[in-house]
Amino acid sequence: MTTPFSIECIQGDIARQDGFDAVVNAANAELQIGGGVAGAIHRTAGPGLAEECRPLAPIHPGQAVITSAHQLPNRYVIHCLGPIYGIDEPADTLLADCYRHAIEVAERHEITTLAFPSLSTGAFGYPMAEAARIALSTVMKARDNARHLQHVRFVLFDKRSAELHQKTLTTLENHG
Ligand code: AR6
Repeated sequence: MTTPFSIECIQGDIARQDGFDAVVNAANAELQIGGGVAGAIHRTAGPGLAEECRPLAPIHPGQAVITSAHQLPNRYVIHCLGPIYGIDEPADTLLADCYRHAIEVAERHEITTLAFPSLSTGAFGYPMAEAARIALSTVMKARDNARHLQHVRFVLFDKRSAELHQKTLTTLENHG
């Protein structure tokens, strides 16, 4: 039986998602500490995360790999490398691949609750509105095949991005 998991959009910090099985990292190819999401996740997780990541790197745009979450309040971290806007092409497909692959990895690990940041919209420069549409529509499509996932949360750093995601989700749910 499949579970049509719920989706919500909130303002918050991806490194503080207590109670979620897994959080997604907006990683760099080397899977090491960076700025933004990768900074927050690695700082909170502690050095063991970078250590566990080392043999899994490098990853390519659109790929997702999983590790344990170390000192984060979760069981797993799923690391995705988003496309650098204007460089990695086709950007829309590669961005959708990240969300699709993250959900596939989550399903393989029987993860029930998963939190995403807005991949590629910081240092990698992807315009937020377009990225939100791709992210949400890709995750909505994955609902049909999900067996374990029950809830997916989008965690946006600022109020404006959270409102944009919520509005995009409502539009997609009403009009497809
Ligand atoms: N929680 C939730 N969202 C956040 C947080 C946080 N703690 N911090 C930033 N954001 P980015 P990218 C938002 O740059 O564009 C890194 O240095 C941020 O406002 O983290 O995929 C890596 O090492 C933005 O909307 O990821 C890579 O080299 C979004 O999260 C590169 O940057 C993503 O911003 C990845 O770039």
